[in-house]
Order: sequence, then C-alpha cells, then structure tokens
Amino acid sequence: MNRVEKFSRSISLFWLALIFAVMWCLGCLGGGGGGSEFTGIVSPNNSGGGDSPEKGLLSFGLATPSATGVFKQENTVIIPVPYGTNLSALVATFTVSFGAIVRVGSVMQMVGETSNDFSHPVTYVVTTPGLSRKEFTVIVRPGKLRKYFLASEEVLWNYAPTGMNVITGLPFTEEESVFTGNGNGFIGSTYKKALFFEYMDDSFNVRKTIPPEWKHLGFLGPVIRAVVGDRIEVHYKNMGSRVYSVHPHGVLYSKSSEGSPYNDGTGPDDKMDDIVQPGGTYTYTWDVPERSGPSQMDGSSILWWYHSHVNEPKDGNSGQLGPIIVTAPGMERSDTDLRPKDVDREFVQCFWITNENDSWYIQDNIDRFAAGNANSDKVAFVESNMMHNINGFVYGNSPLENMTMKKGEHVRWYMAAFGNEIDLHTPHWHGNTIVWAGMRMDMIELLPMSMKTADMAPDNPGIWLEHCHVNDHIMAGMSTRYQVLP
Ligand SMILES: [Cu+2]
Repeated sequence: MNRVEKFSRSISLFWLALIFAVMWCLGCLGGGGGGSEFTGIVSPNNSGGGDSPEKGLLSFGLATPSATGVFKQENTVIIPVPYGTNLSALVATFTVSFGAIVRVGSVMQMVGETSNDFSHPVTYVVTTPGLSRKEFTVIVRPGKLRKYFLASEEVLWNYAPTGMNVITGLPFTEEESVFTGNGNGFIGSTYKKALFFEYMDDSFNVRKTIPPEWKHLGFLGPVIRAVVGDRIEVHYKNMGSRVYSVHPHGVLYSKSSEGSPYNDGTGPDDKMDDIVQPGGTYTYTWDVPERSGPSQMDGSSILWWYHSHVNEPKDGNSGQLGPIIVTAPGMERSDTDLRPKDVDREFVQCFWITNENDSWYIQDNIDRFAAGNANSDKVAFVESNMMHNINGFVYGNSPLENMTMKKGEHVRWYMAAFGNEIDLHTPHWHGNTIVWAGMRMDMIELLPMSMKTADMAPDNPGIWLEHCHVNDHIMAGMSTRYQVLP
C-alpha cells in the first residue's frame, strides 16, 4: 500500500466513524430522549446463539418426566408430556441469562427443585439485572389417548379396476396384459388379499367411512395418527382365516405390543401380541415420545408404518400394511384434527412390487381365477403375479380425483417402499418439484421400508405423470397421475 492509498483509506475511515456517530445520536433522540426503556426483540430460541441479557429465559424443560420445551412466538413455551402424566406438581429445569431471577407469582423458582401445578398455563417472570421484567407462559401439553379399531379382513382387490392403461388412455398391450390378463391359467388383476380396515368401535360391526382425501390410499390400511406425547391404542381384531399381528415402526412399544414372534427371551405374558388367531383380538399400546416425532431436519410431521409380522414377507405380500403419521407438538390443527397446521394436503404412497406368488392366498387365487390350474409356463406365471403397483394400482388406475391438489398449496408427500431386493424405486414427479431433507429435487430414492417425507408447492397446473423411474418398473405399470388445479 503506498502513501496515497493509506491517506485515502484513513480519510474513508474517518467519514465512516463520523456517520456512525451521527446515526447513534439520532438513535438516542429517536428513542425518547435517552430513556432506559428496552425495545429490542426477545428471541429465546436456543438456536439463536449465545447468552445475551435481553433473552431472559434461554431454555426450559421438565425434570420428571424428562421433556424439552419448544419456544413458540417470543414468550410462549410448549412442553409435550406423555399421556397420563399428573400435571399437579411438576419440577422445571431451565437456564436463564446471567444474574436473572425467576419467579412464579411471588415464589422464587429454583432449577430442578420448585414444583408448580401445570394443569393450567404457568407464567414465569424473569428479571435480569438492569432490565425490565419479562413474562414467559409455559403450557404443558399432556398427550392424548388415540384409539383405533383395526381389523384384518380378506377381500378381493383389483389392481386395474378400469380394465385399461389409464396412462396411455388405451387398452392394455400384449406386454402389459402379462400382469392384467385373466384366463389361460393366469390370474389377472384381481386377487384375494387380507387388508387392514378401520372400524367405528370394538364391536367391529361398522366400518369407518374413508374420507375423500384418503381414498388414494388404495389397498393400504387406514392412517394411524398421533402428536408427540400421545398414546396410541390399536384395538385389533383378526377377521381373517389365518394368523396375523400388528407391528409398528418408530413408536415406543414394550415387548407386549411389538407384534412379532421371535426368540426374545420374554415369557407368555409378553407373547400374547405376537400372533393373533383368526377371530381373536388384542390391544396394542404404543407411546409417541419425542424420539418418535419429527427431528431437526424434518418438517412438522413424519411417516412411520405398521404391518403384520408373524411371517413378515408373506403377511406383507398378502396385503397387511398401513401408514402412521406423527405430528410435532403444537403443530396439530386441533385436538381432533392432527393434520399439521402448515400443510394443506397430504398424500401417502407406497411403491411396491407385490409378489402375489408369495401371498398366503396364491392357491385360493389360482382356484378362483385360474380354474384351479396355473399356466404350465412357470416363469410366465410367476412374472404375471409380480404386481408393480403404487398403493395397489397399476397403469394409472388410481382415480385422478383422489390425486388432485391446487396450485400454491403446501402439499406433503409421505413416501415409502416395501418388498424385496427388486424394490429399488425412484418416484419422479413430472411438472413440479419437491424439497426433501432441505434439498430440491423432482424424485426421491426408496428401498424396502424406506420412509421419506417430501414437500411440494405445486406451481404448475395440469395433469401430470408420477412414476417410478426404473425402466422395467415403468413398463410393468408403476405409474400414476396427479392433477394440479389452477
Ligand atoms: Cu420402481
């Protein structure tokens, strides 16, 4: 740097300092004649950085049951606690800015010692040295009991109810008829299966009506929903002709609600859930603690799965599976509507090559749909029963009205795959993009029992193709359509 440059730089710094000084003075005058009233923004969220005096309350939780508070807005803390927690005397653990004093009413609060009745919101008053008092409202949200009445039932399921290729708008070609053609020792597109159905109560007399927004589930079981902190009770009845169970992913269960028989060292009391006999009932109890809900990189809800796990591969191929959705605490629309507040529309999709050869009902299906005699070409017969489906539909047979959304909505796609080593799926949306794990894409990768939640803000109206991008799977019918209305 030469002399001239040094000189011009020092001149610049001088003017810069002068401008800041003037701005500071103006700021004092504008602030009410140099009064001491603090007008800064309090943002107690821990992710906001280090301790600063204006924050007051830095973190808030409970000692027993151990729970972490979530800051909402600037001064409200919501803490989910498990279903059944007695709220009358809970002890809080919190951190505050250096030197701060915390009171509830007139009672000084000691970290990990002072108890309060949280059956109503509690106001914590935090006073920091040289700062006016700040109030924080703490709401302890006890988990709710969510009861579901679930049954396994044997029904007929048609993978292609329109009898045509809806993606091309044409009759099935010879190649496509491999999977859908009936006759000559081939089963066709309709199979006997054991699917999950939801009932109104434990009399299991009246099935619950499937609301329009969930008709796209096809042959999947009903959605079981909960918010973090809740307890799920699945009152299960096996209305099928063979043994089944209900095994969940992600939620917290004891050995008596795992729904899976294996050498786990437990006694008879913990094995009642493992296998439910035809006509038998069992009540599964699953808790939804923090570790079962969305984590830092997730959105406001995530997908889990339930399925029969007596003979997992055969039970699955027979049709025994359905989704679980867990919403973050405070993000549910209401106590009874657990859809996330920030989501307008939800879709659950399972990409799967259902192997009907490995279903418990393959002989029933040969008897019923192939006059008791499978085609003598074993390879061709086996291939004809590999149903490359999305939610039980092939070649776009999922009704478009069930796959419709509006431009500008926040659409959440809960995506899963199931099955075998050939179930490597790459769902791809034409026309719009998604965000998954913070990354922009227009497809995602799925392996058997992958569960991924992607968000779409459709900006491109039209009827669009959505398909697995594996070439062989495209040819075999793993495609559907979705519609974006303007
Ligand atoms: Cu695929």
